[in-house]
Amino acid sequence: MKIIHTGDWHIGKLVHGVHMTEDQRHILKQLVELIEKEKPQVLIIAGDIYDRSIPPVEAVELLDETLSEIILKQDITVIAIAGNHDSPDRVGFASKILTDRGLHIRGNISREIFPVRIEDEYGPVDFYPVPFAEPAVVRELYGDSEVKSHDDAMKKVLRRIVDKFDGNARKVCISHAFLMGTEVLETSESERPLSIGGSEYINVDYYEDFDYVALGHLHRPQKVKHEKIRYSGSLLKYSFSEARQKKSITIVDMDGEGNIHYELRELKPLRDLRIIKGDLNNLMDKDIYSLGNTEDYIMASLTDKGELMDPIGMLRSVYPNILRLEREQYDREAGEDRTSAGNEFSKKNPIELFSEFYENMSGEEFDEDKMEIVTGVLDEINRKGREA
Ligand SMILES: [Mn+2]
Repeated sequence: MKIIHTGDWHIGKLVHGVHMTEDQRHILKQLVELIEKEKPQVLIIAGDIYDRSIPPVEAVELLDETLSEIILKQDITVIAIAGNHDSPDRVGFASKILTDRGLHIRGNISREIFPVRIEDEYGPVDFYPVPFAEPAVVRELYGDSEVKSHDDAMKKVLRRIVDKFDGNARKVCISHAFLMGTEVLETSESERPLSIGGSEYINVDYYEDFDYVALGHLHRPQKVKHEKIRYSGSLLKYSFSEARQKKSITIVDMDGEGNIHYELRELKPLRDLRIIKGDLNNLMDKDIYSLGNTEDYIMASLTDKGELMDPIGMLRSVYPNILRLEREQYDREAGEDRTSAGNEFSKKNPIELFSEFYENMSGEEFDEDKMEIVTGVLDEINRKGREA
């Protein structure tokens, strides 16, 4: 059986105030084309379909267009769950009506998680969609006051599923969670923490009885302990911490024994999201900027020292989609909080104050040549002050 595993679509997301809908439409079109070519039996969306519990109209329309194309025109089964960004009620809306057409969306977690059974030439495969749920919801559902953490909750939910396994079927779990294996997993800034105060981690061992585990939540594609337990990663880069990540779609092939073989397929975004670094003149140099797509979403890290006139405006004239600007030197030094404000600044003369300010900001020595220039300026200001 061929399965396409995706997750974290985050339709309707804003990155630094910019709507990603156009970029998402572009990437989803490629996904639709990929599905047309690969002809999987099932498409999985492992949570965070939308970015917000109340998505904007364009986001709802985009999801509707995409799923209609995949389900109604291509006749592919889609199994999706709510993630921590989705509203379980909204995502689950009308799900009963759509089941017959091949759309299985689970919004709210239920006590009994019934599998979606899909047959291939070797027999049945049971897909268990486990939507994201707070520990308190699971505690209530099972009437078990011992369920306090995400780990407790998922242990409970998964044990119940595993206890009722049908021995004749192969099994796939779909889950939106932060698993903890042996290695350190890579996180991204665009993932919202699953738990405030408590631990968000779940022991990967609870998932080991499944033949494949399709995970959502972490935005970088990666495995957890076993190759068969994987995050597909998000559709697009949604923060600058992901600038160096490679986003992909996971194509899984499962044989009659439940062994899996997978392949990562990269899609091409309309605009990449990347970090450029250098001094302003360099970044404004045609020989340099023409090496990349200037329409990309850009964070510029400027290495210039000293004052710059409207650097963001200048950069925007070349990189229209610049989203963020950082001054390398300035940002680093400012963090050290070595201002003289708390240190008897009133007893210091303007030259001493300026010299401290300069050294904090630039990280360089305020030498005699510089002192001479600033002294000259200060003298002139004083003189003009007297004349006025
Ligand atoms: Mn997410």
